[in-house]
Amino acid sequence: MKRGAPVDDINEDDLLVGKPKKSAAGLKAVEVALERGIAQAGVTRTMQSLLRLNQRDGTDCPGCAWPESQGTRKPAEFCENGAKAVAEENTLRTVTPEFWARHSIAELATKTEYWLGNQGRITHPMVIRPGDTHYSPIAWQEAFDLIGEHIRATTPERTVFYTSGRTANETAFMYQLFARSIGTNNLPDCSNMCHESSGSALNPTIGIGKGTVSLEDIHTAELIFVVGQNPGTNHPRMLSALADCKSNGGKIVAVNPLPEAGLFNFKDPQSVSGVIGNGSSLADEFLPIKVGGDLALFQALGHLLLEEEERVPGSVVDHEFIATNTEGFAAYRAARKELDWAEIETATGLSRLQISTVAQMLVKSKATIICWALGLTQQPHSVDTIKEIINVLLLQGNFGKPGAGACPVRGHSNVQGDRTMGIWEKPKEWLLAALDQEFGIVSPREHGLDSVETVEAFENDDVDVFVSMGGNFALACSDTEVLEASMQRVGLTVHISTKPNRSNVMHGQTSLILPTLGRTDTDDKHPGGRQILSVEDSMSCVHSTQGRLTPVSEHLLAEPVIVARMAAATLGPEHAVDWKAMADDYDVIRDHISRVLPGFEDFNKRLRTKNGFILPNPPRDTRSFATDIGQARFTVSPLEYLKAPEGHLILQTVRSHDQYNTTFYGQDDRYRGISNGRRVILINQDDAAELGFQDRELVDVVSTFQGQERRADKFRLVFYPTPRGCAAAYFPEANALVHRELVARESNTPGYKAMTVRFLPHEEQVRQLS
Ligand SMILES: Nc1nc2c(c(=O)[nH]1)N[C@H]1C(S)=C(S)[C@@H](COP(=O)(O)OP(=O)(O)OC[C@H]3O[C@@H](n4cnc5c(=O)[nH]c(N)nc54)[C@H](O)[C@@H]3O)O[C@H]1N2
Ligand SMILES: Nc1nc2c(c(=O)[nH]1)N[C@H]1C(S)=C(S)[C@@H](COP(=O)(O)OP(=O)(O)OC[C@H]3O[C@@H](n4cnc5c(=O)[nH]c(N)nc54)[C@H](O)[C@@H]3O)O[C@H]1N2
Ligand code: SF4
Ligand SMILES: [Mo]
Repeated sequence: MKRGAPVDDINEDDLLVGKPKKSAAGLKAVEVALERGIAQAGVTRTMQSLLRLNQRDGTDCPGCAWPESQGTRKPAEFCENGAKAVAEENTLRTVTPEFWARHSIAELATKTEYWLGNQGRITHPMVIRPGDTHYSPIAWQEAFDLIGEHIRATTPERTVFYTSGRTANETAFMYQLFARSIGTNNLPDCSNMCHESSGSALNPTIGIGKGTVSLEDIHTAELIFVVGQNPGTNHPRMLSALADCKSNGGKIVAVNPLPEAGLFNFKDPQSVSGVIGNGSSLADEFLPIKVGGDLALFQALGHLLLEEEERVPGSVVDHEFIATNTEGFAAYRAARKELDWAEIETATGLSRLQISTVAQMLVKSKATIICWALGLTQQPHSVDTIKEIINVLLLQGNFGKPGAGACPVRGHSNVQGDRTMGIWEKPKEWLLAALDQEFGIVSPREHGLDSVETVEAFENDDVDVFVSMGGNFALACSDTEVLEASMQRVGLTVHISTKPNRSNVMHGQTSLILPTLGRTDTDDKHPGGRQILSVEDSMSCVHSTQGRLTPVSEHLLAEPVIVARMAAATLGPEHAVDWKAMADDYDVIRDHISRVLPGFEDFNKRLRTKNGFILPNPPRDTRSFATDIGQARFTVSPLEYLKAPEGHLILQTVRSHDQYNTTFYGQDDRYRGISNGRRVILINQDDAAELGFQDRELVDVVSTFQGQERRADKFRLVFYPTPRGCAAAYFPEANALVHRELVARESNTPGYKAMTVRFLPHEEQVRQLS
């Protein structure tokens, strides 16, 4: 057996349930990090990669988009989950042509992502053609020619180019240029499923689709809200930034239906108190909100702030800021004047006292930051919720001053950069014009398909070629069964990836797997020698990243090289763009970027400075707001929240502590006390009793959406402290329950945290069938 690749898959009957933890990180995190690294890659390779992680001239952690310090860096600049992300990539386990010969697609279709991903790194380009039962090896050039033939045989609007957010800036820039050179804006990305709602709310209100704070602001804020976010697992080093804020006298409010460990206590393994003491306590107030109740909460907070201002004029509202920089205040004030407290309490599950306590904290704070993540972005009214957050921030002038601002905490390590590079199905005219001018191409103007529209296009047989730059679209997007069935009808699917996953198995009629270098791998097969790449973190800092480990296979190609060769094979030698020059020397790509994208002037030089550079951010830098009206905008949204009919609950989905989206590192959701199983539903004990279910009972789950049902069988109920009426399951197991049309308005992000479900006893089903 190769270096411990698992033979056995997850066995749901082995599920263990312990007590949820109250504290995150600590020495246990270090122990797990090292243990996982060594199991995958051995001691030397693990240490080599970890000591370079997040260091200047080192490798940007592929774990998440949380930024690095602009100041001094410690020798260990990573967290447990960063170390796991690296171990996952730098593993010495390999998936060779023999692996694919040994396992048929039919067999691989029975495996979970835990088994598939843990087999190791893909070593050779592989192909499967109509009628084949197994993937077999293919030469690189033959693979590129096949792609070219398929793309040329169809029309541009029937080709789709998906991007996952690990893709570096240079690759992303070339990839969107390739799609636009073919003639399509079909550039869906993982952002469509992630923070799209944030962009849809921020662009019209503050004129930029990104956050407006720096790490320094987090340290100096007087008050920070952490809303709809599980930082202990998904952005672990955010906890040290929050702890710094606390030690500077700041306060923290956490808003979450689940009492996530990282919200309460953080034991920094790099400090004495984190190792032998009690660590730092974090949230001063915890609001256990009902799923989907945040719009109501922020409307109530806005109401209370205005009420206080009326009581003591000048004490709360920043009138000067509002008069100079905003529009729509009078309408907002009028809309927030009346409040139906009974309805607010129903919507949020919180008491008036709880909300008023937090409003008082806002009143006292002169510098407030509101952070949020997916707990707010994946519901029908997500865009309105985030706009309501902006209203509350605008009221007190919390933009363009130290320690204040909006902080959507992004997921994938370069998801923000990919969008900056033009990965967007709805590009702005200025971008297309700049590309046309720089390259002498004619970019298409018609907007393309986003992720959910791609699923619909699959269903309608409107796609002939689907190319995926990383990611695992089959499992990440909604309506798994519908998606998988229709994806298999696509003429050609191409997956540029590092590890096997479900999308390789639910492939199109012809399918290619193109194995690529990861972040930690040395990229030096170029005429000019070793290349560096760049990424943009959640706080708009662009910096370099380079790998230094010997790749596990000599057959891997770097992502920019793959894009260049796909493009050359498709567009032919006469095409206006010199693809090869870019693949040979990434400085050439960056020179193009510097002429196309504002903020990237002198890109090559500035990338090689100590910390990289921060992109311009008008609200933060100059308190200016580049909206269509040139000012920040207050908005008025009607009250909306999720209501489940009798006998139903609202189901949200979360990540476990041992997974990276659809990649399962292991089977231990340590902080929630759940291990060795993933098909669970976290449910409030009183809801279970009312519905007539026991702890650990097996159920089948039925979701309903506009009269249509989706079903996923055999989940185990686990009693858990979540508000009445709300339940939680893991992503991606529950994605089969997300109807494709259940989306956030405006952003079209799937309603992964807004399903209406009911449960059927699984045993009963078994009895009925027998
Ligand atoms: N280790 C690890 N790190 C990751 C990832 C990973 O999978 N593993 N994924 C990366 C990616 S791509 C992303 S986008 C981020 C995701 O980071 P998070 O947004 O933290 O991810 P989720 O696990 O979806 O957690 C959502 C949180 O919102 C809460 N929540 C759900 N519904 C509501 C609601 O209606 N209101 C409020 N207030 N809270 C709610 C949930 O209880 C949960 O705590 O993490 C990134 N980092
Ligand atoms: N129910 C539910 N569904 C969700 C979510 C949710 O909260 N709930 N969250 C959504 C969110 S926020 C996101 S971001 C999406 C994630 O959607 P994706 O980004 O599509 O999925 P990942 O699981 O991150 O992709 C993992 C795969 O990427 C490949 N990979 C890893 N590293 C590299 C690399 O360096 N290069 C290349 N080319 N490939 C690589 C590996 O083959 C691996 O299998 O899922 C969404 N789906
Ligand atoms: S916080 Fe995110 S980027 Fe930083 S080390 Fe941890 S996983 Fe990596
Ligand atoms: Mo994400």
